[in-house]
Amino acid sequence: MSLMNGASRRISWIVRLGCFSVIAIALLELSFAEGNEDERPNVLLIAIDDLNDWIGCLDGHPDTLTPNLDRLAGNSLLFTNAHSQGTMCNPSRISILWGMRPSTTGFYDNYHQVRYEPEFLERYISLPRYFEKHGYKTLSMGKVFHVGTPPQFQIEGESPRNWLRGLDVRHHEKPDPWHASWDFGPQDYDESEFVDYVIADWAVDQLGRQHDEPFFLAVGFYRPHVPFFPPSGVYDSFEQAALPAVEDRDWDDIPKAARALTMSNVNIPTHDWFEENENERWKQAVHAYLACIRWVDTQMGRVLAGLEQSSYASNTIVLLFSDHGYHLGEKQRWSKFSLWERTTRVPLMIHVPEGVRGWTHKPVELLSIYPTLVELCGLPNNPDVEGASLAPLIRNPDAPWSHVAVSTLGQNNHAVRDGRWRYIRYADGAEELYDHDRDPNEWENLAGSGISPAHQDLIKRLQKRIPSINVEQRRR
Ligand SMILES: [Ca+2]
Ligand SMILES: [Ca+2]
Repeated sequence: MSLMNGASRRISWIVRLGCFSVIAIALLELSFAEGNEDERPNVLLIAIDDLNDWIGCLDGHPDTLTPNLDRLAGNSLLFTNAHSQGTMCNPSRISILWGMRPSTTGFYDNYHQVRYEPEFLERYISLPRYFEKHGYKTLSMGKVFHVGTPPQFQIEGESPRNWLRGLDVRHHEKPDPWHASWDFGPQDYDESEFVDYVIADWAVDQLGRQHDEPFFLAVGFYRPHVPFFPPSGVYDSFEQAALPAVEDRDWDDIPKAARALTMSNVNIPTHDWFEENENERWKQAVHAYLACIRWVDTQMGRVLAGLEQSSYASNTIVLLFSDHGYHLGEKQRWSKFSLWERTTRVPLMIHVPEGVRGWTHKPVELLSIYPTLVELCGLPNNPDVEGASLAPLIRNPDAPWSHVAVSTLGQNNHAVRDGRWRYIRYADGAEELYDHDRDPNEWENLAGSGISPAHQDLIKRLQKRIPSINVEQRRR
């Protein structure tokens, strides 16, 4: 077991904050040159796949290095308590990009995709299509929608996407494979041939062009999603990669429903496998995941620099998110597919040229991305969309906020996160309750035996936030 040093992380973060303010001022002073004549802001939407909170500005890991994400955060409103609604790629992306909860649409897993539901595609309008309908030019590169989704942008770069997905695996010689998508380790070929480099190149090129209408540009990076394949130069650039904290008896107070729901995916290696040979694979995987974060941070930074050097710098909203978090051994398990903090917590930051800079710990949902961008760009409300616009917090991070963040894994399994607590209720009625003020690793289930009256009242309050299954889903 190894533990991260919270004090040193906070100090390093304060140093970084100092750097932010200088850069933020420099960004604000960028003059607005010629751009599109329509004065509505452009949107640059940046999606990162499977990035948990191991980034500098969220104090997530002592050995992470994310200067570009931190720089954007310093020039944005950073949401430090943001959570995913779908707890894996496909349902998360659907909930974000159609603006509806998994419990409303019925899209709960990676196999039930919108392409199998033509009535859904006919009835509801995705975020880029909504911007297109209102006069925006929409363009995209990389993984924004889940693979297999029918095209949603006017211009999609380097399609078909399967060609892109293959880039990072074509040279790979598997030294110690478990599963085709579960390899990890440095890759030794030219960095310009890595998929996220190609994606950043395309985005920078687009930002350097003249666009006659306001644009909605979405850029989706593939790493740090498995395989954890960073360039060898990035992997070798650091030696220390602390392992996350694990409590040996953590599972003693976790209900059976949790085990059935979160430990049954046979495509994911067990934590025992990672612990073999004195944690050898665990160390390599954490190192490779952190290297992938450094790599994707660099590529995101190239896109950000492309925007800053373009004529659109002072009139473009930048929204960056990850579709869900990730376990790398925490709770003796791996990957996403859970209702715990490690899976649901995500980076989320929104840069509005004239907006506030800072951070808020109010609980927010990725579901808010759709209505937030619609409001910030002055488009009419889409009545089908759920979720609360974050625009009030962007105007004033101290504005009243009564919302919570709800995450869902399969039908009728939900987690409710407020500013302090996480309450989980499984379909069979089993429960968990965690106090993040005292227990950020979620080791002590307060809803177990001997629950106190105060916690029972708390649970009753949080239970009221669990969504019911919508008519749209019952129809299927
Ligand atoms: Ca994902
Ligand atoms: Ca426990």
